[in-house]
Amino acid sequence: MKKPANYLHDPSITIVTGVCPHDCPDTCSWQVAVDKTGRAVDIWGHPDHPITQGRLCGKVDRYLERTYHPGRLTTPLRRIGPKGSGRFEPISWEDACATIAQRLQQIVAEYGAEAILPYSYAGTIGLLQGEGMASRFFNKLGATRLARSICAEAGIEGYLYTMGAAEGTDTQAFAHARLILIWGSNTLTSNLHLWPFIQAARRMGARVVVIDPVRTRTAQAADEWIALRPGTDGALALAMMHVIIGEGLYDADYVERYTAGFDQLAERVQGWTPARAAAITGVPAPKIVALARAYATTQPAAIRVNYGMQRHFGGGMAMRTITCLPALAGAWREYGGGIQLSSSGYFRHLDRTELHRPDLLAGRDPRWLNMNRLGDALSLDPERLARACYHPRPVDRIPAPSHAGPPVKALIVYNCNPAAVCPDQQAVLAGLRRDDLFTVVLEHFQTDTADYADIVLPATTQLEHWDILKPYGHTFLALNRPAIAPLGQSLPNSEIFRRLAAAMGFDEPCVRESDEEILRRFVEEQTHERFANITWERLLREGFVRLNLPEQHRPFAQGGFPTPSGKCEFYSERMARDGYDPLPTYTPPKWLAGDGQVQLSVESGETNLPMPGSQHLICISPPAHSFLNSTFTVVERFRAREGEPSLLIHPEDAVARGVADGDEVSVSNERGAVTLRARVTEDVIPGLVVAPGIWWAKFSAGGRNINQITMQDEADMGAGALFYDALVTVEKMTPVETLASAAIMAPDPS
Ligand SMILES: Nc1nc2c(c(=O)[nH]1)N[C@H]1C(S)=C(S)[C@@H](COP(=O)(O)OP(=O)(O)OC[C@H]3O[C@@H](n4cnc5c(=O)[nH]c(N)nc54)[C@H](O)[C@@H]3O)O[C@H]1N2
Ligand SMILES: Nc1nc2c(c(=O)[nH]1)N[C@H]1C(S)=C(S)[C@@H](COP(=O)(O)OP(=O)(O)OC[C@H]3O[C@@H](n4cnc5c(=O)[nH]c(N)nc54)[C@H](O)[C@@H]3O)O[C@H]1N2
Ligand code: SF4
Ligand SMILES: [Mo]
Repeated sequence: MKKPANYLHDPSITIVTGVCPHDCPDTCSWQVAVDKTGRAVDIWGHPDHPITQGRLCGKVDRYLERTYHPGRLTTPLRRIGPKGSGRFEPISWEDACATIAQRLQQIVAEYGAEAILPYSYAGTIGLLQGEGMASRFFNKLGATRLARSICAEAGIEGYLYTMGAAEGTDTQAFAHARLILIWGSNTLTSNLHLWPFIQAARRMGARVVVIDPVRTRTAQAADEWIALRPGTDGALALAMMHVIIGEGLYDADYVERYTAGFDQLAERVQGWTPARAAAITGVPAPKIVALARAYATTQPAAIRVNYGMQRHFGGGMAMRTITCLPALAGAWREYGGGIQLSSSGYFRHLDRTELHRPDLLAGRDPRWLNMNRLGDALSLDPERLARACYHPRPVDRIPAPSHAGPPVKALIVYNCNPAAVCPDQQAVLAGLRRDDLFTVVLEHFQTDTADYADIVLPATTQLEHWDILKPYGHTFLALNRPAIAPLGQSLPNSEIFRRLAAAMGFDEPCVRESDEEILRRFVEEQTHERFANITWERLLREGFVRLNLPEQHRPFAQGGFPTPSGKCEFYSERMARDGYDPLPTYTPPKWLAGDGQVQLSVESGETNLPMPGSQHLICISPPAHSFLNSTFTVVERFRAREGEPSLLIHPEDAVARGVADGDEVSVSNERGAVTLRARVTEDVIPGLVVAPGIWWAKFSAGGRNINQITMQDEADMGAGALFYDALVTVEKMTPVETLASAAIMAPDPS
């Protein structure tokens, strides 16, 4: 058994406390056993952390295999083959930094600093190795700013309109709920550490309902699975409110004291009969009525809503609408009631100005480009570049092509693998192939993206560097200490940007500050009362500290919503000003309303999930259980666990296409095509196909993955991504096609 006790009396072992850096709500604290030679020999979940509870997930439990993987990049590299070929030669750090500085200076002189695009996401969500030192570097440079819209933006914006901040029910509180709705979330895959609290609630009699178009492992483990068509959650929530208000089941006292716009809401939902919602969602009307009644009459009732349901065109509005439910039912009153999307709002008072140093912009106001439109951003067509300019709300206009700014001439990628994870892969790759584009990639591995770099820089992993982590699924701030020395010549992102700053001749003291210095000062300079109990010494000693919040925290039990009105806003002035309907409404997904290709039959209110009325299927690509986005794909063990890139398809849809389980199928639309292995299963609703992701393209047939078929278009809010809103055609591959696609299968890079 892996327990710190195994090592406590072993003088040859040092135990180092750290925290998982990955883009996952759980932000687990861990302990690492390091032997006398400085090698990490074991890793396990921190036994004292109230959320981690001594357990890591199946991926990070094997973190040492990733860290010591033979494919780790250990030296800077310069490309010697064509872009995409993956042919490189080692160079020194001095050469690498000098080459980069020279190219960036040339580009600044010729096109201006906005021709440089930093491109990063959440390879690590650490404050320092994420955007800390990088922000200082790019602010000083005056580079284009990246709108980080690829994951959560639509949902977060929707939540904020109703609630004011991304604050909600504590993870620990779920143990006290009597009814739990898991809404658009695959807890057992993507938020594992919530599950023990849900199980504790079930032991006390709680019922768990999963609302998802897929019978995921979470839905299988729940008491009830409510299958709905993707992107129709808003209609379901409106009909639930119709029932709750119509039957007088709402908490009139809570509504009166702590909400704004009830009368308008009541009027709005009057037309949202369960029959109408049934025709849209595919959930039978009696089920909607039963769900609404159960929700309003069971206290405490908790909702775990996650990002799966907001990767559709109406995702922002759907989240805004669902988020009205707890206030209507008065669910906030009790410990264990309410809703959780993200805990990030609890950290919003963390002062990060010193960390990011926006003052280094010195009055410049560089453009923002939307990361979901990387394909357009890298285009030399000014009209497409203009479309990539960030315009998150209806009132924000796309600039005229003449005002879109310079073409992107340099791309600096860190903590991200855009060649695999970005929508519209063909457009992204066309950009990355441009010979006049100078691309630098900071990475652990030779990813799909690194294959297109001019210079690749080897980065350290969480076992090798300092950081502080701010979770988005609970409220424990955590410190990461390095457990081992950097592998080979790899360096922390922070040190790489320090070296690049020096090569560029930046002389601010802040670009020379050491990691420990930055983090210590960051902690010491916080003044908000929420951080009153968090000191550098405590973090060093204990590894993690909960924010200064009451033990059994009941947010909004007595209102106090951080909205403009101070109330939960059923009616939102701010939405009206931003160009939205100020009341909850249903905004259909693109697959349904988009180009009119698919028409549902809506005559009967009692329909049960009819198929789209054409040969098209809706395609979604949620996380594979053993990967974290594209991060663990490189490790053989995890690839073996996932099998191969596959497509879950309902038997009716399979039969209609002559597809049998195990057949190779081509999944395509006007943007591209990908080859996947069909898995025929009733775990997906008819009309929907599911391609678990995200495989590296180079591990996929023909070097193409599921982002071949996804689109760059923005969601209704926050310019969010529309990964789950694509229509596709699925066809069985002929034996000749199968052979051809196998022949061009890219070699294993590891
Ligand atoms: N193992 C693992 N864990 C992860 C990740 C990973 O890749 N692997 N990724 C991490 C990241 S970056 C994120 S953002 C989170 C994501 O965490 P989640 O949001 O929980 O994950 P998703 O799988 O994107 O979405 C959850 C579910 O939404 C369902 N869904 C899709 N469309 C709809 C819809 O329209 N309505 C409803 N009700 N449900 C819908 C999907 O079928 C899926 O089961 O997970 C994080 N954790
Ligand atoms: N089709 C489809 N596409 C999707 C999604 C989907 O559901 N379907 N999900 C989307 C979502 S929710 C997200 S969040 C994005 C995620 O997209 P990304 O943020 O690009 O996530 P990863 O693919 O895991 O890539 C992170 C990379 O960062 C590297 N990395 C990790 N730590 C460090 C570090 O300390 N330094 C450096 N330099 N590199 C590091 C890892 O090796 C890895 O290659 O993908 C999106 N793409
Ligand atoms: S990926 Fe998530 S569940 Fe796994 S160890 Fe990291 S934080 Fe915990
Ligand atoms: Mo994400």
